[in-house]
Formats: sequence, structure tokens, C-alpha cells
Amino acid sequence: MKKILMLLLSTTLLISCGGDGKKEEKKENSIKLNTQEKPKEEKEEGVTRIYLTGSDQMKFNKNEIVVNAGDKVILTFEHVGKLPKETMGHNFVLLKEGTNVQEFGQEALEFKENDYLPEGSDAIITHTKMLGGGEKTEITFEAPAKGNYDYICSFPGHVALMNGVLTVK
Ligand SMILES: [Cu+2]
Repeated sequence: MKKILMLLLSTTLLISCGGDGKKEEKKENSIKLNTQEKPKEEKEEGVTRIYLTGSDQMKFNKNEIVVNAGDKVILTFEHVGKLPKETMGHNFVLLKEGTNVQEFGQEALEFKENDYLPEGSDAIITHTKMLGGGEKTEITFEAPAKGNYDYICSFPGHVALMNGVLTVK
């Protein structure tokens, strides 16, 4: 029995190695690899990855972010400038619908010890920590219900320039 199996194996091997068989095999392999890698490079089911930056020019790189309702959102936030946290700190604060961002920014001024986040505020959906130049952080949160949500940097004076809208569709 073993011998017959071995024979069968070697003949199939011979057949598959003959002619253009090798090339075709290679092609197949590369296609398989591509399909395996794609989900990582592009979009994972139910997951949205966002890369947001803040600069020394007091700007976010994005003023619009779109996610799907119920998605797991993985937000990487990076301060791509060089200035320290004390003079050019940046954070990402996602606010509930209907929050007055200017008023929130005013209120935040009084909470320096809490990274300029009003303690006990029910207006905050989620936020990152305050970063200085060169620092990076990541937060994960579930996209809220469909709607438009303002996000800001709550460092003193930054809300005027550092604001955007997260749209959940
Ligand atoms: Cu800022």
C-alpha cells in the first residue's frame, strides 16, 4: 500500500512540475498571499482606523472624519510638532451632539490640572490624553449613534482652529 501511495504521489508531483505547471502554481500562491494581506491593509470588518495629527501650527490634519454606526474606531493621535505640552499641547476630545464647543473650550480653561478637561463633564464622549511634540497615543471607542459630533483640542485657545466633525453614518 505504501509503495502505491508513494508512486501516486511522485507521479502527481511530476505532472504538476511539468510544463507551465510551476508558473501557474507561483501565480496562485501570490494571489493567495494578496488576498490574505488585503484585510489588514484596508478595512477590517466593523473596524475603522483613523490617523489624526496635531501640529505646531495648531492644526488637525483632518477636520472631517466619517465612520459607520457601531464600528469599533481605533484612533491614533500624534503630535507631529516639536513644541512641548505646556505651550502647544494637543488632545482629541469628542463631544456629544448639541455641545457648544466655544463654551466647552472656555470651561476647559479652568481645568489645567486635569489636562484641560472639565471634570465631571457629561459632554465628553471620549478623549485622548494631552500630548506634547513628538508624542503619540491611541484610543479605541465604539462609534456613537448616527449623527454629527464635534471634536476639538481643549488646550487653551486651540478650539478656534482645532475643531472638526465626526460623522457617523
Ligand atoms: Cu491643541
